[in-house]
Amino acid sequence: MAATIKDTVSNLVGKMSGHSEASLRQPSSEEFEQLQKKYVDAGQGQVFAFVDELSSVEKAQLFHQMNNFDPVRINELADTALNPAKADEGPISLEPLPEVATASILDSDSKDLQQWYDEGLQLVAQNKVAVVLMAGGQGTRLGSSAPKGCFDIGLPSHKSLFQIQAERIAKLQLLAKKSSGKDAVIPWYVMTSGPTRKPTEEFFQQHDYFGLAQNNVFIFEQGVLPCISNEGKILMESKAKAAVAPDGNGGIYQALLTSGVREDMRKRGIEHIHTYCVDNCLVKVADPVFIGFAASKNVDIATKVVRKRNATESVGLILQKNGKPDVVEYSEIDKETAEAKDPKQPEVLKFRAANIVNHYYSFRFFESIESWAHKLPHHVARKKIPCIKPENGEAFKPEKPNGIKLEQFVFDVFPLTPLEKFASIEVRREDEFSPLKNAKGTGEDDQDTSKRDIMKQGQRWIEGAGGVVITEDEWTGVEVSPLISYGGEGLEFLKGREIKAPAVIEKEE
Ligand code: UD2
Repeated sequence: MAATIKDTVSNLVGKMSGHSEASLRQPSSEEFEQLQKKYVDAGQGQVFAFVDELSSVEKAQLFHQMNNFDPVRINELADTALNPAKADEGPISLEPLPEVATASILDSDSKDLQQWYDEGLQLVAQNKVAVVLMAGGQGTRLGSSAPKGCFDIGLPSHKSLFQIQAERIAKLQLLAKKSSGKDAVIPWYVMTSGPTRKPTEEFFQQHDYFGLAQNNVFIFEQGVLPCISNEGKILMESKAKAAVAPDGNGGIYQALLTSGVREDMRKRGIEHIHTYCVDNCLVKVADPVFIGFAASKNVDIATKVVRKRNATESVGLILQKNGKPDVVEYSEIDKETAEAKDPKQPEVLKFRAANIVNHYYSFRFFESIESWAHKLPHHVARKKIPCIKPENGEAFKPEKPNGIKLEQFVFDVFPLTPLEKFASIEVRREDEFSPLKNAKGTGEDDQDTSKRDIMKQGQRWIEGAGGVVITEDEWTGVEVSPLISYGGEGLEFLKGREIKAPAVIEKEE
């Protein structure tokens, strides 16, 4: 894993020092031969197979890219990934989390909810709360080439996911200021990956950081790992470049170190961190209830869950594995476990706490990253990876998966914390989870369901404040700007008003 850290650092050094690829330092012939030998000795000599055909710029590019990886480490990861340890892991016991580690917004009494909210808002007002957005995913299922956060889900305002999330931060800063009388700052750390960094930076600059102070928005980059053939060989995208992919949202932990984000948090006195998934249009960014809940229980990790829709929904399952908090990802769960019923309620799934990539960490927990980040497992994603044929350098566009991408999962850190320092809280799906995963027209987790869920939520808020919404159907509701209301509060001015859907409320008048 040290290779990844080096890779991320060199990515950043390259970018921060304004190194364009063309002006990369030329390696000496000794350096080049030494690196080439390292790869040949590791059985990965095909990486340099066409080096004699490369220009000096291409040779420098290849040198700097491959110098960031350790081929021996890559072989270990590939071998583990391609030949999962047959070694008996011993009996695995999977059980739902025990009561002691679970709570639910749905059945908490309003006194507790109000107490958590007040405590969380106070922590925001004391500038102790930060937000980390995981936005390095490539959104292949969505079929859009731009980063998901740039996506316009078709709201009347046509705000992107990034803008909606930025405005929730801005509103929460104002609510905290109102409660404390002092300016509050919630620093926003946006994790990107190779493919999403530049378009994300440009989008933020074009939109002037959506009204947030630029020095409180910190765009950083996660590491990459080479793509591996089914035979364990590093695949080449071209004669001068290895095929690489982001190292998974679990790459966040090394990236927090190598990008200087953890240091920045420490300098700001941050104690509570909310980390979330870019594609959930309903996400309550830095949710005071969640922060207050986790702080009051003094846990190191907390996670929000929703009730799983059905046995086949593509979500991880929060549970306990051999007595430790853990998540079994949808891509790795067996049918029997997914379909198991609750012995006490036969019509309900036994494992129904669905992961929604919505996590809390204490800063105290982040102090230990160095001791475990390199030990997080790598998961295998079998993919069709465009590459060149090693025998003749010809381009090859595979019809079926021809290799694997190795990625770490953000929740693989959960078993490192004991149950008493972990908490899960169930939230309402209609209020907090509507992921944008699929292309338009899929009918589930797509841009239309995202838009519908935001508009329906706005309608519920307005009706809750005594307003009346005239609408033809469930798909047509009212968008309420986050700058007007963070979570449905402050809409008294709409009492008795009639609003014809579709509409957008963006002024308090
Ligand atoms: C994620 C969860 C899954 C479930 C589902 C619900 C993980 C590993 N899996 O599955 O349990 O909660 O979402 O929506 O969290 N990302 C990066 N860098 C990467 C890869 C992903 O930042 O290298 C980000 C991505 O931008 C997104 C989040 O991580 O914000 C989840 O990634 P995804 O949408 O690819 O994960 P998915 O839907 O397979």
